[in-house]
Amino acid sequence: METIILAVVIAVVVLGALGGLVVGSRRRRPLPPPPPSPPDITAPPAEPHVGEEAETPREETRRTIEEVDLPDASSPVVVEEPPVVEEIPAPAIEVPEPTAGRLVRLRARLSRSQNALGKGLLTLLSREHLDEETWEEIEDTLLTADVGVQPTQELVERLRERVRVLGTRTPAELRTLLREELLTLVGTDVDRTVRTEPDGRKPGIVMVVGVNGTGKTTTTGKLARVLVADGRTVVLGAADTFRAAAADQLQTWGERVGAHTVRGPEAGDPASVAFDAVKEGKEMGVDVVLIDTAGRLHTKTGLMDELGKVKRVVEKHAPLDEVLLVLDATTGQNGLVQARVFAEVVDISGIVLTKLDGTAKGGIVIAVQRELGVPVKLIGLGEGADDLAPFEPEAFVDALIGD
Ligand SMILES: Nc1nc2c(ncn2[C@@H]2O[C@H](COP(=O)(O)OP(=O)(O)OP(=O)(O)O)[C@@H](O)[C@H]2O)c(=O)[nH]1
Ligand SMILES: [Mg+2]
Repeated sequence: METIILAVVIAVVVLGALGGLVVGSRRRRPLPPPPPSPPDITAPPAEPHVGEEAETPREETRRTIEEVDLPDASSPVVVEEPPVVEEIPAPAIEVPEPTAGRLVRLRARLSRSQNALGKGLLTLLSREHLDEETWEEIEDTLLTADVGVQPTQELVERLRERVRVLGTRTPAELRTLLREELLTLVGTDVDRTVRTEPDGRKPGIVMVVGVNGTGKTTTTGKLARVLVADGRTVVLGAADTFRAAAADQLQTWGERVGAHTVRGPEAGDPASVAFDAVKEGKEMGVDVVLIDTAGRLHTKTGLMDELGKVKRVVEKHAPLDEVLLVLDATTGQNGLVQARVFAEVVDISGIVLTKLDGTAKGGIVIAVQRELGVPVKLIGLGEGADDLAPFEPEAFVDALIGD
């Protein structure tokens, strides 16, 4: 082995000398050091330098120092200052909008639901004669807006009774009445805070789950912004290892607010990425770790089992503080089926209803809470970075029935 290395070294020396390499290297010596370049871990290890270990090559004696061309004065060797390393500008960190009152700001986004549900109901209730046919239309309006069968029947019953008691109705009275009854259905006495501050330990751990394309990654990114806006520090865990671009997508969201993203190898084990994310979050001392997971069909048992495993593995650190199920509001009743299956595999503690801006089916808020017995905590009202709002029943119902 050593013989081979020695032979190679000698061969290099001889060839180098013949090709003027040795001389060349002397002439180049005064040149400035190469500009610093980022370390490249893929570069092969440096080869031994000529002259470092090998004996002085015999050929060198053929040329004396006098014979070596000296740089002429017209082209002086300029010893340059090491070039200033141009700083790659860090992505500008954005300052997200405060979360208070977001739903009020975004209420216009609910206009489709407002027209179909709120205004529709008010118009029907304002009819002079509230006959059976009208009550059926009211019922249809509620069902079409995905309020769900049971809640619809309850609401219609309550409205019928109260309208009867009221006798003559002014628009303002009707509005108040409808507002109260809708609020009762939506629920005002539920804690809708996203739990990120467990008692006595850090970080809070939040996992985001749901079927493909419902808006999990977007929601995780938006939620990171919400937390950062509230002065918290965040680590993101890219436990969606199925799709190549998924981790990039999440990381981009993180970079915008200066949050670190923990990622794993493509097609790697999502549970171990999630585990590592919490581990790094702990080490970094951040307030919250948000774990994005891969979209999965609720009908695929293997994938659902995997999700259960992600949860169990993360819980080796600490219990999850929040498991958010992301549902696409435009998918209506199918969302309820998904919700049920996810709830069986991982305990859902909160619902995020996305894409409420693109649907007239705002009533799904009521139906899904009924289905799961779990509150809607956040709603997505657009693709913009700050288009995620804490769910506030009053602001929501007001948006539905208009001013
Ligand atoms: N209009 C609207 N679009 C939304 C909302 N939330 C998410 N989207 C869009 O929905 C699409 C899918 O969002 P993603 O966050 O990638 O969904 P995902 O659940 O992570 O998807 P997978 O990882 O593939 O399962 C994107 O184009 C989002 O911009 C919302 O509240 N309103
Ligand atoms: Mg995603």
